[in-house]
Amino acid sequence: MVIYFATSNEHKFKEANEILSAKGISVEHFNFKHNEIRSDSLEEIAMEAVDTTFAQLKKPVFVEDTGLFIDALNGFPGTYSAWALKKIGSDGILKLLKSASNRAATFKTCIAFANGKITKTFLGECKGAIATKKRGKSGFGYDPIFTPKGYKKTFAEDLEIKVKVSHRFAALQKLTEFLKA
Ligand code: ITT
Repeated sequence: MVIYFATSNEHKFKEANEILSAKGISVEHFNFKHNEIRSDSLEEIAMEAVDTTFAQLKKPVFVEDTGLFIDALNGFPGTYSAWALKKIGSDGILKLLKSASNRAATFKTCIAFANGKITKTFLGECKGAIATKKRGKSGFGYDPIFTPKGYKKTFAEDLEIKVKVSHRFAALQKLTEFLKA
């Protein structure tokens, strides 16, 4: 079975490809930048994006929207994570948390899949904490400042852990179960 992953982010595709190919699912990259709607809901954003993408591609396709939700910032940057990364970067997030004792945060991914008959969403989460400084050179985005629960290293320090415990892995796991059913 071949499905497409529509994303402008090569890192996201690489991770998804590694996870899905280990499960026997072939995924093709549809390099597509869609202007996302603004919403506080990852699900709403992903649903709108996959409908627009399917109308163009007309083949089974999924998109995903991911956000980093920081407890001490009432869930900011959340669905505005791409915008926040461009404006203030991980350094800006570290500054905002300078005096915060609660550093808990959750990465959330919503995958939306469409094949012309149905549109379905799959949510994945990874709980963890924001590090006190950037650590590690691998990965992308907020990886240097995020430590998953139960581990000491950031995602950017240990990508092998990331592909096993990440928000993306959890959402792809649900997508895989659905595709195989
Ligand atoms: P597409 O929408 O084209 O798929 P994007 O990079 O804009 O690509 P998102 O809107 O889902 O993707 O991502 C929101 C932000 O969160 C963006 O700045 C990413 O770099 C960052 N991000 C997403 N997944 C991440 C991950 O697994 N680790 C670290 N940062 C991540």
